[in-house]
Amino acid sequence: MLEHPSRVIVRLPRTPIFRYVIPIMARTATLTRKTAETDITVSLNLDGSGLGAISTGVGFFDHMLTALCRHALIDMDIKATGDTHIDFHHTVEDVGIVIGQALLKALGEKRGIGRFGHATIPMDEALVEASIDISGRAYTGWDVRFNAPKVGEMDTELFEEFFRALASNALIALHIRQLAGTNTHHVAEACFKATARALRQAIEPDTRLGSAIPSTKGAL
Ligand SMILES: [Mn+2]
Repeated sequence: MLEHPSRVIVRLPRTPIFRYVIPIMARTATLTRKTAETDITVSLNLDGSGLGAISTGVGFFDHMLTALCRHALIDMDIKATGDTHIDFHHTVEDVGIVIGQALLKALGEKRGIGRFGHATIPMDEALVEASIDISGRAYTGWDVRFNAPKVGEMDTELFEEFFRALASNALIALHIRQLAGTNTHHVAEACFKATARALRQAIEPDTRLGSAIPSTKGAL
């Protein structure tokens, strides 16, 4: 069969950005936020391969952020220095703020994305469910209980602060619910992995959607 003359076959390089029928803009962002308490730079590429170069001065937090980018397939460079001689609160919360702002910027008009994401992820005895709507409105649902006040040097109460800061600044609805689990390290890690998997689904280009915005309002 002859091709219609207006249809031109173009052989595109097999990079993530051009894998889809509708080529999309590079979904990247770099942001720096400096206050009297913290100095944070985040660079991210939503169409990455999950590579992380992460240094926050909080060992366990670095471990969690590495899991977040790896399982979301987002490349993230995160450099944070903060007043950790006081405690880790400002640093953890502000890293959440800047990641959220960078996500919002990299998503742009949110054309062609899945928008919703959901994952239930086990880590041994722990089981955590995360649901995401890239809605343009901020909400955080948090139903997670830790048996210990600290994991490594990090206060476990800071995980809620992190996810709340991220969702508030990315303007997404994020629900994280623990279904099982007793080991603090496992529960925390399952929270990050479940959020990563849900995020991966929500930001993934939907080839059936093309460049449309997935909302009946026409904007997100
Ligand atoms: Mn671990």
